[in-house]
Amino acid sequence: MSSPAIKTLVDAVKDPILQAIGYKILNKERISFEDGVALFEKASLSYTGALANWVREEKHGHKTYFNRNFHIEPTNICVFSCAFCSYSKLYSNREEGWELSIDQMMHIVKSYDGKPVTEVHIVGGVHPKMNMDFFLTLLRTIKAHRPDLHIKAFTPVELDYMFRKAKVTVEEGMRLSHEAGLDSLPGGGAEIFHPAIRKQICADKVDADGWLAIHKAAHQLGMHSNATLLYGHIEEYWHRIDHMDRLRNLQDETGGFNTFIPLKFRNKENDMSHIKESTIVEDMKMYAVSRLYMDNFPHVKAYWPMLGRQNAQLSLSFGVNDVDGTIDDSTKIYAMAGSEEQTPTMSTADLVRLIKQVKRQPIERGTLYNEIKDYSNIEATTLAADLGLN
Ligand code: V47
Ligand code: SF4
Repeated sequence: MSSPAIKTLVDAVKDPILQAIGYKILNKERISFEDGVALFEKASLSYTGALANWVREEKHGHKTYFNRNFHIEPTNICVFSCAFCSYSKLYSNREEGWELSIDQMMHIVKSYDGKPVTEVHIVGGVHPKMNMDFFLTLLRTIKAHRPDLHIKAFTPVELDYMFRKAKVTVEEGMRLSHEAGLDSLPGGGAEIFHPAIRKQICADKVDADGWLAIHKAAHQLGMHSNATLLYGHIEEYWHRIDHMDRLRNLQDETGGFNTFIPLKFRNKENDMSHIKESTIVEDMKMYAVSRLYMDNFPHVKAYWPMLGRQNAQLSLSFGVNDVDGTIDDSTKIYAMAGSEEQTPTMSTADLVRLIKQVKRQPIERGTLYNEIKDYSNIEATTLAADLGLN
């Protein structure tokens, strides 16, 4: 929507609070906590969506980013017991889980030799025997083998546990990890920060302050990171805004976050399976409010293995400008939680087609959003035929 058209839309809104929010956004002013809650509670999806799309196009035009990546999940054995998790096996039940050795993980890394992937995303359960030395050795071994591969790894849940066991401070632990080859942090483990919800869904793992302190320490070393929010379960709208507010405040301080990733709760085979999953209208509202509230986060990502391809496509009109990566069927988290994407993999041609179908501009990026290639003028058929580009 053009700027005059969006102004006409805001001028026509009857509710004075929603209209005032609209003007703030058009004037590029920050919206407040109460504004965020009002958007969730009172605004139509079409209004929130149009504003979010306008902001997205002001910041990024039609550019839509993806990367070529693969995941390694070292283990699904975990000392914690988050109620929403379909993936982990308690340490006491570990014969049902998997745990990979460094050699096995290097076998995965080496299987991408000669392929144009730019990032490995490493995240898993918290296994008491996989300590800091183990992960520092893993980081060094990957870097020695393929120095240009960006390592985005470990959530504050894993890092907090390993730092405590190794008896190092957060700052010392982050410095050692960075020196061993850790390039950036993924956004996981954040869930919902507010303690009233956190104690019901993931009481025993790192709390909000601990999560934020680890990202802050990473930013202070010059590293970048992402942040997630797990929505659509027992939280209320204001808990989502409280979560986003804590992230927005840290971002004001450090500027180290790249991307905000709302994650839709999936309800298969976990202790919260009785809770219905959010509707697609709710999902799009979540993306739109994220774009409007997180004014200092450059990117909002729809993680397609969790949301499904078509909904990820739709989200590109509700504030989203990134769809993650090719993944190559290397993550189990969402398949096990009930996503329709049971074997998540997309070739570069698939991703380019998905983005072009909705008239956006596909750009391959590195983890830190350096633009690698603009695919707008390359036909998907040409791409698919080019075996080197998968
Ligand atoms: O923290 C676990 C979530 C997260 C369920 O930074 C669930 O680029 C929904 O953070 N339903 C890990 N969600 C994944 C993650 C991530 C994914 C992709 C990209 C990036 C990035 C980060 O998965 C966990 C948790 O919030 N999760 N179980 C579930 N049943
Ligand atoms: Fe463990 Fe992570 Fe699952 Fe929680 S979400 S039980 S920390 S693997």
